[in-house]
Amino acid sequence: MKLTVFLLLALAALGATSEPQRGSVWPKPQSTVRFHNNGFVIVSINTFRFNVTLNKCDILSAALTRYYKYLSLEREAGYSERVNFRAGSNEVPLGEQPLSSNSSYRGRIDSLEVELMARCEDTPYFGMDEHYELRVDSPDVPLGAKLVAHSIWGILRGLETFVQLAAPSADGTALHMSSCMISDYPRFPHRGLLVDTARHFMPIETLHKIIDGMEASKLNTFHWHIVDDQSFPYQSKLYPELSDKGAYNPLSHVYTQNDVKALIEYCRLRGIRVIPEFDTPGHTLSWGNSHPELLTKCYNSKSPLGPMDPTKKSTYRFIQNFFSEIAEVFPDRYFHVGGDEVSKECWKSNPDINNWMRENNISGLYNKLESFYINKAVHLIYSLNMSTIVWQEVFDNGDTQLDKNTVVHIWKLGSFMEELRKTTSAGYMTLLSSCWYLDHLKSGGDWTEMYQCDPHNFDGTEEQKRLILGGEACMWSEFVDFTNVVPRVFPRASAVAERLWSDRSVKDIPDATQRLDEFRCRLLRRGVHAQPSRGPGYCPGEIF
Ligand code: CP6
Repeated sequence: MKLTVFLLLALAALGATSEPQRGSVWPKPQSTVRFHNNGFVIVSINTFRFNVTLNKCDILSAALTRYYKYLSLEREAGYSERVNFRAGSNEVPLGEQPLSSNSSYRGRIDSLEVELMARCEDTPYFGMDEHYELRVDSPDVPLGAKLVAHSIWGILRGLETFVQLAAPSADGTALHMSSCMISDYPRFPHRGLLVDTARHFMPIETLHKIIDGMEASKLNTFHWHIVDDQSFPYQSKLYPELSDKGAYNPLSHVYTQNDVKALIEYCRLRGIRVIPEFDTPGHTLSWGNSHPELLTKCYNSKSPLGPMDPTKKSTYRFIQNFFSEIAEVFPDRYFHVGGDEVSKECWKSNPDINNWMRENNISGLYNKLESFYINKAVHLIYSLNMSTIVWQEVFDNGDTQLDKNTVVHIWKLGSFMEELRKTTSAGYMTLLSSCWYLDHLKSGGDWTEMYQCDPHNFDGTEEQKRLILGGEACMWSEFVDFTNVVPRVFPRASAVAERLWSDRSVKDIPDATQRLDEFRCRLLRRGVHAQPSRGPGYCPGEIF
């Protein structure tokens, strides 16, 4: 008897988990109110259109085209799910049958009114307004839908939510949407993804897929870790020899000026900032292929060249010219200067460096040598009217006179919450990455650990917490390339995206599991090959 009850309960639970929840939004909005006893409407894809009532611009028109396509993809998924289901029969779904027998069915909506209340801005930036309000068949917009925002960025986020609300009806003949009102805005302004294109080159098409996934996840910052020790794929206008000699292949494995412009544009249209990182003085071996004079000659064997040589005036002339180019090519006003993992062994072995240090009264103080370099680099960036982001060592080192506009990026494992406490108590704006390494793998649904990491979980005042700008998921690319990077990034980066967008109280794992699963299927429909987010299953409408 007990066993029977148990089995029935187990079956019911199984049924509940295998029944996909439809029309959920990822990341979860700040506030959702449902109306009319969980009422729903049908969106008729054949007659549906966006109705722009106030300001328009190129970003908006491009977005409407894109989101109309995404909405159609949801419709097609319902359709092919039904066709698959009826394989063998030649009956084709007839279209959108109103379910008049269903008491929560309210009727049909044919358009979304898009109301942008202010002039369209043209470039996304730190702190941009991403707030929006979306009404679908709410009491004040019965059988209609309306999206209102004060910025184009809010409109973009709202369109994403609108499309995610749509889900195929159970019989696959129509798109359903709940009657609701959503008021939404991000918890943190900086929600990033770092992509390393130096350990393995990532073709532009691959980067597009990654950015498509970011758009769906409401991530707003593409941190382009573009060059490193292993390769230099950025094709410079001033110093083309850097990629001629430093790229894996100077013809096929480079980002030309046109590629870079086009990628920035691809991001701009999606409300995504692009922050370039040119990591110095460490991680610069590839620069040495064409400019060995920039690097320190090592007298200790391992490798012939080490970090940049901070004692030479020519080093600073070079980065002055090069960083000026970067300030011109990248519209975002943030520049990530790196500053991580500077090995002191090479500097220690070099007699010229040691002489210079003696002359400058810092004999033996290699941290001071490091901060001498970073100070110059950071002030150079200030003089280019840009703000800097630095890896945590620059702060830990202590000797650098960092302007309070500098953002400190925490990456080390271990006691990173303690580090957050330190940087914010010193008054620095801070970003977190330590708990969000996409290159670190665990079996099964390892997104839950990333999901549970909250950047406010440290001991600090309200004022300190306000200095946390957000964070970035990191895709270091030692072991990924175009074959596997997209599934490794998604949907795990989307788990981070919800942590950074939604209210801190949104942390129910079973609920998130359901929603992330549906979200992952949406990514697949858009051509973003996200890996499964939980155990066995399939995506409705998936066809091969
Ligand atoms: N590459 C560069 C990396 C890392 C860093 N910088 C890194 C190393 C180990 C961990 C995380 C990141 N692969 N250029 C440090 C920021 Cl655990």
